[in-house]
Amino acid sequence: MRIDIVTIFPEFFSVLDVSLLGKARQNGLIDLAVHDLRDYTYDRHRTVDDTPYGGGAGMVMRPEPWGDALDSILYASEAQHAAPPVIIFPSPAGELFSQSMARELAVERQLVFGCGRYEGIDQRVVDYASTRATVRLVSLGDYVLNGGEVATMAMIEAIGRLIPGVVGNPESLVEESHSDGLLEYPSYTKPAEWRGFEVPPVLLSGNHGAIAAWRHEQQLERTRRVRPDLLAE
Ligand code: 6GU
Repeated sequence: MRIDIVTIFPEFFSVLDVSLLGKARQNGLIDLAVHDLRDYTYDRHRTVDDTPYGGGAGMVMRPEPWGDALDSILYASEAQHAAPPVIIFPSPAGELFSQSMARELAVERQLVFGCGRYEGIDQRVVDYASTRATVRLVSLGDYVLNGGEVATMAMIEAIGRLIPGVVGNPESLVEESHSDGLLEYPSYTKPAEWRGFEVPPVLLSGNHGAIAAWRHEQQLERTRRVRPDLLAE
């Protein structure tokens, strides 16, 4: 998968060199490029924002650098006769990110993340991008971050680990939280007793049917207790 990120904080993304995703990049499973939005400004101060029309607090990102940055990414894509990418603008005003959205996005050839800062990006950037590619505004949840960078990182991690070959043992993707709409069951390892706390005896029984039934019951109990909204779906 090809991933392009547009941001005014390229150094934020140096953490993508490490861990599972860093290895996936070394192996060529993920081809990731970070673009500095300020490289597409032409004034001495490399300005990317301005005051909002209509008034109000904060600053809005001007459309021109965004237009040029996106054009350059889309041009490179078209030059390879490739299908248009999906462009994602992280935004608290977007649709909610989820495991099912991660699964959808994991099969795309190219994703472009446009990280807004300040009070947002001029709406015409989204309108223009929509004429050239599939555009999605995506939110991580009902709280506000200072910009799209951390949200982009979270989405890339969730999507990247679903790309075949990125996670060493694909079995570990099967029984995790949200894979079946329920929260994961609790896990235990050695020792069998620790500081007076014991591993549930069924897990030591060797009875695979009983273990599977216990784990499913734990998933239901946990989900009912902390995330009843998931059961309603
Ligand atoms: Cl995607 N962006 C920002 N700025 N804040 C958020 C978010 C995204 N998701 C939740 N809060």
